[in-house]
Amino acid sequence: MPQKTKGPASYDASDITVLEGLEPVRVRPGMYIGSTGPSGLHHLIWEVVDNAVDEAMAGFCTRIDVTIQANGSVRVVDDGRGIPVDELPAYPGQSAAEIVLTTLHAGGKFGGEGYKVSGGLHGVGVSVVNALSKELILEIDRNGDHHVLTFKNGGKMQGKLKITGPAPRGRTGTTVTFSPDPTIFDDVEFRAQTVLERLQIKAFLNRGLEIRFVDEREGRQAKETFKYNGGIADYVRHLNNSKESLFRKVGAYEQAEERQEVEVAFQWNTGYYESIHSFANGISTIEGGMHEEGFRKAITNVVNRYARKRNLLKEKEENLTGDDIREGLTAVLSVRLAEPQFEGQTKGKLGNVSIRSLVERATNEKLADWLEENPKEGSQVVAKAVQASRARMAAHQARDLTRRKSALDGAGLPGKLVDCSSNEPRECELFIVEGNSAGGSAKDARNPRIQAILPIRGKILNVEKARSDKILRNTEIQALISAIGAGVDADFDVTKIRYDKIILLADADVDGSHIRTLLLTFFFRQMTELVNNGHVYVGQPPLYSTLVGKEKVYLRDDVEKAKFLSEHPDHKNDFQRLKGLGEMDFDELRDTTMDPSKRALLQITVEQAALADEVCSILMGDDVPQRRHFIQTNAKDVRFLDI
Ligand code: 0RA
Repeated sequence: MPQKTKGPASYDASDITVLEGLEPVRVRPGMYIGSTGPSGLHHLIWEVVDNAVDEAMAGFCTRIDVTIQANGSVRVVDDGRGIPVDELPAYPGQSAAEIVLTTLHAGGKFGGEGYKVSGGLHGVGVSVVNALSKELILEIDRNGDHHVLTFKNGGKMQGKLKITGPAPRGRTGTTVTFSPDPTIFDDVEFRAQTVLERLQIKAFLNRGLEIRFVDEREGRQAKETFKYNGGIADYVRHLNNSKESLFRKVGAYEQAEERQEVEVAFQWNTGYYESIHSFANGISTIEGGMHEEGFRKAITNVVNRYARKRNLLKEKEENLTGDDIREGLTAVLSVRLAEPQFEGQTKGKLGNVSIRSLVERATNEKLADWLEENPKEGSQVVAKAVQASRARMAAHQARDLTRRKSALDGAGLPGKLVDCSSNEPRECELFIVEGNSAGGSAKDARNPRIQAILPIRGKILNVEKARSDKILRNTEIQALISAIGAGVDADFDVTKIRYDKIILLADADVDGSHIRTLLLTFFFRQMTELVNNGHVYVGQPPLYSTLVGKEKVYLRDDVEKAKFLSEHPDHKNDFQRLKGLGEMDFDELRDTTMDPSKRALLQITVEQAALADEVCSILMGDDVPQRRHFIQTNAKDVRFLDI
């Protein structure tokens, strides 16, 4: 190890090597944890937890405790073997633990057999957590002793690894307690929900592993334990919990080879969308990849073969398509392999070709066996796919019909659309407005060059509860599709959109929430790229206005109103409560929702749209009048609201 000859008096030689070793991480944190925003911050936890999960997968750890402590630091305790504490021959005077915490890429098991399957974002190792922490305390119970080693300010070792006493009752395991460095991260506050979701998935993916979470922060105390003896089958059950399953059983199979293995669990629900969750070495592969390819190909094959064999599909009938078969399918696909290749834009796509054939072979054999052994479920699967295929053909006709219709009536724009004059989509905005009266005022307040208005009548169809043929025959939806002008579903082409911003304007009341939820669900399901590329917005008309001299001031909500009052103690408590879009006057509407320089808009994220979709799938029928939950939007987020 290179050592500098002299440093400041307070450093000893080990400090200097440590800093040199971890410096790259502090210089370019993004290279190691993706970003210094919330995602990067949480990666610190994932990294430590993943190391503990590796111990579990190696068969040495049964429980992991993750605690957000009252002071905001995080403690991860496992009952694995404990990081080795002995001196490493190649590094005289240094313990293995010291090396693991201060050397990049030294997190791996030394000379370990088989495949290393861990991974935070890049499986970078605990040393990265150390480098990005203000303080990190490592405790190891091993060989009957309790060892402690402390680091400060990005990995500066505070003395050597010390035995402070005996390990409690022969315990073995590792405890890492760290405080993220506030000079590195934009914000060092952990979000319990984010941690919980991740830990739950880890528990599902590692059958029998107990993961506990405690939040000890003032006012946010929370506790949760995850342990699933059914593993990914429990995961599928959990995913379908909010849906109506097609049958009770959850199917599952697995297959292992010398250097790779696959595990699959599946169940169909009565819905119309597929939901395949895939993982490689415990990391979510959002963009799919070879394992999903193998699975999709085989499942199409197997179900068609089965349907023919059992004469559920007649000789003259065409094969069912993959889409038909996967309609309503919920599946979890977990593979483990040596040297996973993560590709794609977000490194969320598995590139290893070898895994495709393993998943395909396993599915071809074992899914076929499952169908043979479960004939009742087998015929339900086929019957659903046959229905889907009929709907697909009907939808095809409906689409042709819409196409032909638009070819006939000129530009094909819906009659209700009040279009703008500009032909440059990048500057254009489409306001989707609830009800005709609001549509009328919006029309007066708009900038006719770049702002178009599409009034829609009351409730649109809940696309979560309808098949595509029905969706495409709905007039409100047809109007939306042709106004946006970029097709729908598989035909949707985001480069063809006629407006850069699609802005939903609905009242802040219950009906408004409902309609907003339905519209977000529609975009999420049928124009996914519109949401992905950030074209969807929700207008946020304020609740109050008041006069300061002659000037009208708008206040978004009660919080803003209280703040305003505290800043203007002499202000007369005279506020007008705005009654919603339909009843705003021209100036109010322009100043709060239409004028780009004054209005408040919320750009909808994929997560928010997915939440809307969840609400729709759980609680609302096509047009069920009594509803309990809605989605409420405000400037910061979209969330469930109980009413
Ligand atoms: C290196 C080697 C071994 C285990 C670990 C590291 C290890 C690291 C972490 C981080 C958090 N918990 C952990 N548990 C273990 C193998 C130890 C052996 O062979 O006995």
